[in-house]
Amino acid sequence: MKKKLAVLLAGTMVMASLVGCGGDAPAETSAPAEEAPAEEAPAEAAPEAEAEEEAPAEDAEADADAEAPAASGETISVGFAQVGHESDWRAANTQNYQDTFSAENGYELAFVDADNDNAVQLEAVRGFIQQEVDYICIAPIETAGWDTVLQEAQDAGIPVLIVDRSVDADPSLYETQIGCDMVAEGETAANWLGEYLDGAEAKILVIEGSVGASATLGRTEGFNNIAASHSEWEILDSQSGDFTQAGGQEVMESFIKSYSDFNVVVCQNDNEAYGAMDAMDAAGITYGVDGDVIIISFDATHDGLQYTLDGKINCNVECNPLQAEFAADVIQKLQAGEAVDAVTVVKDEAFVAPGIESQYAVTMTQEVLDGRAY
Ligand code: GZL
Ligand code: ZN
Repeated sequence: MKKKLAVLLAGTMVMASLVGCGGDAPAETSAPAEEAPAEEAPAEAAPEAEAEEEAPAEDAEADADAEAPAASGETISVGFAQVGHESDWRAANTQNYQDTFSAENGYELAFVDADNDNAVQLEAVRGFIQQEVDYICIAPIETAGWDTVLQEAQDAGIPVLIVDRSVDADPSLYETQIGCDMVAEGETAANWLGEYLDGAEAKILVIEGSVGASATLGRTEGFNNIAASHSEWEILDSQSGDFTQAGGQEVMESFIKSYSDFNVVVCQNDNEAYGAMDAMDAAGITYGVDGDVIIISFDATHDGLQYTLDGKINCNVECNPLQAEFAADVIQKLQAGEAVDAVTVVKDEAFVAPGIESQYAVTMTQEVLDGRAY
């Protein structure tokens, strides 16, 4: 049912339709030689929200017996609880949702940037339930802790879509899960490394993503699945860089203090790789196809693939952020009373630096980079 989408004044409700996280000055980045994208400063989480009428001041009762929005051509209200703004991948994913769930496409999007904070994300979902949105999309920061609020949404009759990442919850509590196959991404990275090293020893350091995120858990599991068959490999350490450039730099700096014989660094996203490169530059450690250290990264964002084309990153495993159309397709099907797939796997591929030929990845060229959608 179309519901009036008004942001109620509530102690903990975060302002709906925040665009990104609003007004952040990009943080200083000590980018390597080529300009790395500025990392946004953490948003001021907006715990208090101004009351603001999202919908024209219609009489809520008048909507009570309205048909399903699609049938009557009315707008569909969607609450989207986004992870945060930790990476370039996230920025592309957020933009894609805002472009897809636009007013001209027939949607009212209530967007909350949860700033990588589980409590804020849970509150945002409860806020959407209070607002009686038509649908809720959640990109869960962590896999754990979702059963209760998903039950609350179901009790309120609001269908939930789990997007980007996945949750450890009863699947009957949500309509679908849309995202990349993170375990496969981890396996692709390790399979490529095995092909590239061709039996040579590897002393591996891993900069993991955010603790408890399915992207982190999956990539780690997949990489380790394959590493287990390489007795000539040793994973020296694995720490979380929280999917941020600052986190990647911090972890790499501590690794450099503790280890001197590593020859592979696995960064679970591009922003961590930029931070790791900063730290290795500062320590005079060379990396990439002409360096002492192999860098594997994930996300294959534009700047990540530029570094791959430049030979600074040896292998970059994609995770496509342009997923909103899949979510919109599920919502349209639900509106029409049609069945939807329980899981939609978003296709990925991998890329390697020029001069590297691989059965697991595409060799980067300028044309490949120019042809990328994000
Ligand atoms: C992957 C996504 C991850 C990206 C990171 O689907 O959840 O979160 O790999 C982002 O860049 O922070
Ligand atoms: Zn081996």
